[in-house]
Amino acid sequence: MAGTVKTQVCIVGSGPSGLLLSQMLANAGIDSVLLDRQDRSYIEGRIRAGVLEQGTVAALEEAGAADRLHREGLPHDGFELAFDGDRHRIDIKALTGKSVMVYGQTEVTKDLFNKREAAGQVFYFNVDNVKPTDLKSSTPSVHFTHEGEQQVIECDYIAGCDGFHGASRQAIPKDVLQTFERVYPFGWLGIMVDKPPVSHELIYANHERGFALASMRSETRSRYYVQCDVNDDLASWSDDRFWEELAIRLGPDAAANLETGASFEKSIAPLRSFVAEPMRYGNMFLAGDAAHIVPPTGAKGLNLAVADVRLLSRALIAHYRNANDHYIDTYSETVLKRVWKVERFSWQLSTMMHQFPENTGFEKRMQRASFDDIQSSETASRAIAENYVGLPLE
Ligand code: FAS
Ligand code: PHB
Repeated sequence: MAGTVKTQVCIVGSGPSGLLLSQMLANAGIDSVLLDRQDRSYIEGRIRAGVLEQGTVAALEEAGAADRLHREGLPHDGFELAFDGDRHRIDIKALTGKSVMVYGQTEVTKDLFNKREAAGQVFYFNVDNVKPTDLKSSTPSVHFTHEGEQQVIECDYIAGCDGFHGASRQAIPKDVLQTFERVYPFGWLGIMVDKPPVSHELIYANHERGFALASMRSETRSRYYVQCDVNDDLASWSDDRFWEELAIRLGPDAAANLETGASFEKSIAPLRSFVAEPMRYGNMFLAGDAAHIVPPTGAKGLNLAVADVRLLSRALIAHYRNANDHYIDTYSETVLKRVWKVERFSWQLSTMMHQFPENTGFEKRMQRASFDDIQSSETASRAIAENYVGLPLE
């Protein structure tokens, strides 16, 4: 039935950003409505990130959605960088006093959905033609179709949490929006397999044949990636070819522990660095992939989205609780300062760890020199470690 619904905050996108924001607002007594162009099972089925910063764990604890994470997550105190078979462990615990948590984004999303549904959250799934409207007015609205009917959500604020291909960023006028992008000349082919991980910690490897990453979801489920041509046909990557390539790129020591098996998920993801400025226009705020994308090399995408949501929920709660608009007025400037630092780290690690077709002998030696510097300098290792465990919120 066509109609108009009123709420305080209309959240476009029910991925991790939108779900976490809705939960943090609800904990402060602020009402929201969530829209998504997919449904819950599709959203939960997407296999993406695997490593959570301590700040992300803290946000999920604050949201009351971290119980299963603490039961099933794997705390990690370090990870390895490998270069043509040489391996160096970055001891993040010793270097920063912090650790990271290995726990899939799929599980985070399920935990947040369970929390929101238990609270009776209003969702509109399978929406279409989403149009954030009247963004500069004090009564912005979001128009969309749902089950063949035209719907309108009238609200005080709109949170654009609808990812890279969403409608929110597009609602910012072209003469206001600035975008910055670097598309990488390769992709990541990722697989999931129910076999124990090759190592108890993650291994990021640069080999002359290309990058590889050994990750995991549990002690019996592994997640592996190899750099590939983003236009590769998945059919050309049999499991046998994948395992052979992964073993070569990880090096003989790691390969000796590699347990192979039938993959049950196989996909190719493009890599890009992307930032849209500003992250606020009138009474609409952008958070997460709607505003920025990082290459997954630094394990930052999901964590950056969570950091945005922590700053955005602080701003909206200060408004509703204390009529204080300082954090709303400074949101875009504050969040973008951190976004660019995380973009830089993700770009730097991607530049160091991948084979670029245009690289000459000089760039390859620069990559190896970066690795050697990290191996020999505690300062260089600490710089990597501080970014990997997560920068302060501001
Ligand atoms: P999301 O894209 O997760 O969610 C946006 C939601 O908005 C989706 O549910 C979508 O259906 C909905 N939506 C889109 N358009 C809409 C519209 N017009 N109207 C309504 N709803 C709309 N990060 C890591 O840290 N590590 C990784 O290994 C990693 N791997 C990735 C692999 C892939 C293939 C992709 C695409 C991303 C990966 N990421 C990774 C990044 C990823 O985890 C994101 O950072 C994270 O999903 C961001 O969450 P959201 O901002 O909620 O955006
Ligand atoms: C993953 O487990 O999917 C993962 C881990 C670390 C990364 C990227 C992906 O940097």
